[in-house]
Amino acid sequence: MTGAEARVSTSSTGGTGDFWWGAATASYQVEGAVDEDGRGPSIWDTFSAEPGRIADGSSGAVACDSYHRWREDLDLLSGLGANAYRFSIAWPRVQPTGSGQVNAAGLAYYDRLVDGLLARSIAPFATLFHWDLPQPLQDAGGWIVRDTAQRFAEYAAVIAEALGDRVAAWGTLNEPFVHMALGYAFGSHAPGETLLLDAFAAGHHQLLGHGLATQALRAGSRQGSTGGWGSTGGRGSTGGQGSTGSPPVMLVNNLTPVRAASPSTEDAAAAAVYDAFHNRMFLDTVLRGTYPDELADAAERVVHDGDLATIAQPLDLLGVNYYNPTLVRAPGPDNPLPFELVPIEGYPLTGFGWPVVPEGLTDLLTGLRQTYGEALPPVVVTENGCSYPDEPGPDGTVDDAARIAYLDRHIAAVGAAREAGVDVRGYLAWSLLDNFEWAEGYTQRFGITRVDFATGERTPKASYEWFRERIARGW
Ligand code: IFM
Repeated sequence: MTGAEARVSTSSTGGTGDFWWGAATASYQVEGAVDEDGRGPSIWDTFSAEPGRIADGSSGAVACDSYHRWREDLDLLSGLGANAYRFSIAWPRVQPTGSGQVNAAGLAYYDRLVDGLLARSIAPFATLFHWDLPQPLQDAGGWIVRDTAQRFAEYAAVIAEALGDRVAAWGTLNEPFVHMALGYAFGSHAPGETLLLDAFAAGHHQLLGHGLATQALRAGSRQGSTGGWGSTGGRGSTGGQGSTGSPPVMLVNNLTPVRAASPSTEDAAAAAVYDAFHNRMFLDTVLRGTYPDELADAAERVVHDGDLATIAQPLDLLGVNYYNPTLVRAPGPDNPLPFELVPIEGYPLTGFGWPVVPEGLTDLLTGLRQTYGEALPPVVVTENGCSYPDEPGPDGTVDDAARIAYLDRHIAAVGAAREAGVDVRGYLAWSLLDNFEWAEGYTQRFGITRVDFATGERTPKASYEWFRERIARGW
């Protein structure tokens, strides 16, 4: 069965309808098996091994052991009634040194995973880069150097050839802003660089990689001529399977509605700069082929002629990861940055301390439509969720009522955006499983399924059961 057929067949099953419902994970956060079957080291293996980097001193070496327990995980998705699963491919599993030689055993894992999804009528949404850069590429400069974008395109071509006949949608990068900011500007994520505004180069080269990889994915993916995205509501003439034989391609961003802390001109200006770095750097470039004015100086130092045309490949879908809005004020005198973030008050907080603001998701989606108009492709909410320190009760069940309320209100916020005319095509909860939450290790549990990290045992939480019923109801 092809990815396209999976979509067609699920569109007639009850509440799922013409909408993607499911959950997301990422390779380093769930797979484990970091030394198996020829996988090379990634920047997260290196970073996690450095003392003090990870809150609980852990790493993704075992994580949820999904590399071995993937069937169980796919059965969880089936039980949920999901028709889509967003996972990521570990580049160092496929190309252990980040270039050249392809590792057949690593690729075979994703082959099994994709076939397993299709056998369960679940559409595979494959992300190519969710932060686990092969270490040898970092040794050569990582995303700060331009060459990494070329390496990414080569890797994309390998993946297109191997899986392009079966995936339902490609995601090139996951959250390039977060990778640039936490990985290269502030150093709290791998590779741990603290370049502040000079991290811009890591953002630009990721964007360039996105553009080159999009071309490679379209050139190398070959799906059948029947069914599929093109015949079930895709963008047809703007790319995607309808015109090229390739599954739709999306860029996935972590987006945030930015609010100024006060009506002062200084705070408004700082908010505009922050919005430019976090949101518009990764939207204006891709959807309009320009950098926001606020970033003109930074861009002048790294952007080459022709880069923006490469970056602005027509997108079939925009992946939006939403967690919370951001409040910004003008920087204090000792702040080397042109903005300062302020805690948002008056809202409940998740376990991570993030404010729960569901209406921010409606604002974000309707704002995208207002700002980009017809240039905005259909949107998929590719991540949304919350961490809470939920523990099993005496009977072993996990009653995560706060997560249920969170999901309920955020799905309603998506519904409000749809009613306001935004073309939202899917909602994927973060996450299917409790997993390795980067610098927080295993201290933040985002899953609708509890994972006992000592044994690997999975226990669906109350939110899993609630989400199953919600999916069945559809819109
Ligand atoms: O766990 C992360 C994920 O990898 C990217 N988006 C945000 C999630 C929660 O922090």
